[in-house]
Amino acid sequence: MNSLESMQVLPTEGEGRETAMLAAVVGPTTPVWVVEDHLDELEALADTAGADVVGRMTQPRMKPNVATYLGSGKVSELTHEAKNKGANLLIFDEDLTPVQVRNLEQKTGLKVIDRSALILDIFARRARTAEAKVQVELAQLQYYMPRLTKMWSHLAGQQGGIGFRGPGETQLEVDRRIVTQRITMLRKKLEKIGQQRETRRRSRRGTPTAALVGYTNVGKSTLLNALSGTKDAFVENRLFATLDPKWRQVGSESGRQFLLIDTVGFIRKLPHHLVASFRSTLEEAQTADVIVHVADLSHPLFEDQIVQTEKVLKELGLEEKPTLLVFNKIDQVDNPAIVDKARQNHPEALFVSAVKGMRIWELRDVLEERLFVSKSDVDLEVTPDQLKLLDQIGGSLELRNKQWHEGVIQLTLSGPKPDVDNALRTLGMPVRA
Ligand SMILES: Nc1nc2c(ncn2[C@@H]2O[C@H](COP(=O)(O)OP(=O)(O)OP(=O)(O)O)[C@@H](O)[C@H]2O)c(=O)[nH]1
Ligand SMILES: [Mg+2]
Repeated sequence: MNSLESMQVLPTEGEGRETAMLAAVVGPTTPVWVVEDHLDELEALADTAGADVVGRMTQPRMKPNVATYLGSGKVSELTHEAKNKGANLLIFDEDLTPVQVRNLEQKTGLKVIDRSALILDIFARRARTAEAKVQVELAQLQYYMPRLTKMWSHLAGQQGGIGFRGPGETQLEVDRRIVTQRITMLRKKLEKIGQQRETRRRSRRGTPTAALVGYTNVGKSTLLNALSGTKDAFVENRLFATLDPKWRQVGSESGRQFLLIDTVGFIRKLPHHLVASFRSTLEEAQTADVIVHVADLSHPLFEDQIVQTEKVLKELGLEEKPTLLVFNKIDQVDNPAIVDKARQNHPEALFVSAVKGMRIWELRDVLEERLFVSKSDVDLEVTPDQLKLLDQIGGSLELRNKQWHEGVIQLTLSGPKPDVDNALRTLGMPVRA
């Protein structure tokens, strides 16, 4: 097998499941229960990827060992336990360096992967559309490129060996050239698909749109089904059920129609290559008038998941969009103190259950209000340049009561609140809650 073929780290569906052990370092400032929760999530990821987890091991350390991530005694212990339990795979919760992977594989005799490789593998299996497939492959190649170098560097140094040298080239150079060419080709393909997407997007322009975003498995697709009265968005109690954005029309009581987009879920440490190559998919959310940030109130780490989601939104330049926080799965929360605390921390948020249909009507009304009704009037003082900018934005914005005073213009800016807020941001002015 050459190094490119070995990229598929877990078998494809139907080839049987693998058996894995999980491992993590507990840093000096992280409580053990948080690490355990992260490992629960890693176990869910492993399950989604097709591996049964038979054990986990953690080690308190000031920082990971540079060569082997865990200390050498712990590596021996892990090897012993993995072999006893019949595991063939070790999954580490943090990203490993190529050197750590190589050392660990040598020392344990087992296959070693990290969280990023696992997430990439799941995306690779889940990708169904041409666009998703290209996006995942691009992310995978970029992830493996530096590892490829390290994988071959010890062999390349020998200048030879049967099978490791092309005509005048080392195998490493051949591999890198192939990967680089493929990356270029995939980028071009994505660009083309992106243009087609833009054309489709343009045809929807003018219809108010909301986008569902949030941590994976919080119930975005279930909510899409509940709000649109359909059942066709794919829902599963596994991570990353949705990779491609789905559009549904939602009708309100008053007969108004708006569009709702379902998007790919986020996760702690989403590999940045994935965010980068899924940018055009995620950009669907950029065209939305309102972002509906869905959180799972029944998850012990929901506050952390909210922070992680906000991080990715920021990476995508979406942090300034008008956002509505929605806590889902309230049917699964028995402790009223959890609801009270969430309400205190997030006074603007709504609380719903997509599965039980609880307070879905309220969410629809608030969305309608944000998208259609909520007008905002703001009195401003602007410079002539800022006035020009406002004129350029145009659209649904109205500029009323203009009065000039010694080079400054006083006016009232009026329009749907999301648009007024966006205009204020464009001018670099503060936005009112
Ligand atoms: N109890 C309960 N379960 C829910 C609720 N909403 C969704 N679920 C369950 O949560 C799981 C995930 O739901 P999805 O709608 O696939 O979640 P998602 O956010 O689209 O997930 P990804 O596409 O993987 O990011 C499924 O098993 C749903 O049945 C809810 O209100 N209450
Ligand atoms: Mg989904």
